[in-house]
Amino acid sequence: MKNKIISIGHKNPDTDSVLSAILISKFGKQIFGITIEAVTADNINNETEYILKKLKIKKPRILKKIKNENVILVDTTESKQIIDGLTGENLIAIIDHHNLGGLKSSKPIFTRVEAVGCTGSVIYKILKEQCIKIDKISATLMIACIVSDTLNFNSPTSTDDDKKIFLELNKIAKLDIKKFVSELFSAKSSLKGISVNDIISKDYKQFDMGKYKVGIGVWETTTPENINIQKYKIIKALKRKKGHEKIDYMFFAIVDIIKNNSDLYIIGEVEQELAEKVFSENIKDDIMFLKGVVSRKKQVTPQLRSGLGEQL
Ligand SMILES: [Mn+2]
Repeated sequence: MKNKIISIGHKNPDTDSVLSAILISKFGKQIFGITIEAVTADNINNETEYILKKLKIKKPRILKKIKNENVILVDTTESKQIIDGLTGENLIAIIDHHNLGGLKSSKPIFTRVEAVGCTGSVIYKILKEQCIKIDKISATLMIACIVSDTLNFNSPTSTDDDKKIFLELNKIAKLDIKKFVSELFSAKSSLKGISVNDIISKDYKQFDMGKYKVGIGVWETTTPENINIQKYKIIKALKRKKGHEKIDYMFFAIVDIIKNNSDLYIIGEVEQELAEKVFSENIKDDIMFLKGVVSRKKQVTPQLRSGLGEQL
């Protein structure tokens, strides 16, 4: 029997990674000529749940470990962020918009990685090139990827391509964009059913930086005060996570998606030393305020990486 084929994004999945996996499954037959099931590595977040409900799309099944499935990986190539059990043997395609991580493959695979704002935009390009017709629901999914990942074009990760793609897509989706963005942002900020542990881990990514293991969690919100009020509990939880997972440097940032700034939580001496070296800002009450910083990918991770002296 032929192995089942799945599409999946990174652990602690965000909207772009879940919706991209769904899009790849929807268009699997047309792009790859195969049947693909979209799955997620963990529970989805409130923002993703909101979109799926709105579009009446079933939540993907959660898959914790690869057995013998073949995998189309979206939205990451970072070996620390992929589903357990995934190796170069069962990888058949990668579609992403991040720096190349540590993944290897045992044979040539379909690879499409572009420096655009979200994986949804990369998928749009593939569909366009292959003259595949885009329906209203798929257009809305891709718009949600763009708005969510680029913080409605406020992140330095967003490009002119994303803007153009967004305009093209909304000719099909015909969304009231102002309303859509505000609903999406409030779902993103929703603390419904969210524990302190969820706050630090729902959008958490681990990186290998030279010999160090670095964890960087973020929480994007329109109301940072609702998170900051729980600061001491959050710091305690971060210290616990750091110990459990044997992380060398543990960071967490609250991203204010209205004012476009971040509060970087400083949980210990090594983090303080590295953050001061890299960002040269003062720390007040365990928080380093980072003006204009909204993107982990562009404004935090590479800076910490170079601060730790890693040469790529
Ligand atoms: Mn993404």
